[in-house]
Amino acid sequence: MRHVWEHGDERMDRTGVGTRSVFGTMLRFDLSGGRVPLLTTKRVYWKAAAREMLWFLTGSTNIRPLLEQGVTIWSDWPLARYRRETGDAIAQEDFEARIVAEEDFARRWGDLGPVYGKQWVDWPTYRYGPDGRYEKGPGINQVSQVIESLKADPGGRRHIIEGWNVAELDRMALPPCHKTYQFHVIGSGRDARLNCLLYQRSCDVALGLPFNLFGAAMLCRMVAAQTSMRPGELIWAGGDTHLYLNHAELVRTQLAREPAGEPRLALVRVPETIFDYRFEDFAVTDYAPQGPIRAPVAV
Ligand code: DHF
Ligand code: TMP
Repeated sequence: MRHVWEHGDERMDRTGVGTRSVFGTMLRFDLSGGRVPLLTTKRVYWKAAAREMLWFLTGSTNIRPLLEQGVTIWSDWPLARYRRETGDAIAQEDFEARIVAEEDFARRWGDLGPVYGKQWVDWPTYRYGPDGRYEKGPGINQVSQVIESLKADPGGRRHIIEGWNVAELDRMALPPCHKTYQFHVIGSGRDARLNCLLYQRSCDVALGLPFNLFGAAMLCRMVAAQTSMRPGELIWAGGDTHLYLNHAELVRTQLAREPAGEPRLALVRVPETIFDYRFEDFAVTDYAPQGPIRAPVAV
């Protein structure tokens, strides 16, 4: 954060807020012994990040299941579209209440398009059918495939979950930020450790990054559990790594604080498949963060 704030290139961005940005960044975290990259210099709502990660795995792209669990981090984008297309200046709380209460309204206004969940577990395919017509084929579950490929070929260099479906970007509320996850095994047998590299093309260091790091660690832990490996390292690589100019107060506050403690993430159950995890299966301990810091999200 200090590096981006002090050395970032100041520029205007899509949202009109403006950022300081560094292109090409890397962070590495040891995930052994339950270690988890969870910031202690502000309270991170890891429960929301965990529910978001589990929501991706269900394949859902509608904010309704998130709102039913009290997670509002994705509301801004459907809300902006609703206001733009209907001219109705509805309050966010009222919009969210309608999404939860009315199934038809949720179907019409709560969907983000074919974002992460869709691409991860149901990447679309096309083929020539028996009658020679070009048609939709069965979707590809990349998450299942990666787990199978890690078991069959641990030394492989092709263990990838990709969100960047070029043909469908224009239908997404936001093109994926945390777009590529690559897995890598070192050691073998009982010593095998699973590394995970996340490439994030665009990173809001103040708001998105804390969630993205926790989510990636969680995904790595789930894949490791499903392939009977120990967690290794999480490597995070950023493309445009930025701080929004209206986050100056958050930056000042957070940089004045000292990191303290070593939070742990426990997976209390290993279910049959990676799609059977429940929120209750995750426990964070030794997390005593400093106070939360509120900051506006650029839409
Ligand atoms: N747009 C921008 N500009 N930045 C983002 O980080 C971002 N993230 C998205 C979608 N679009 C985005 C999805 N993830 C928050 C955290 C993650 C997230 C979206 C929003 C957020 O507002 N966090 C606040 C409040 C958390 C809460 O209310 O639970 C935080 O203080 O962490
Ligand atoms: P962009 O599509 O113009 O890059 O804008 C997306 C913004 O959202 C950018 O500030 C990065 C941020 N972001 C994250 O940092 N993490 C996320 O998980 C998501 C969805 C967005």
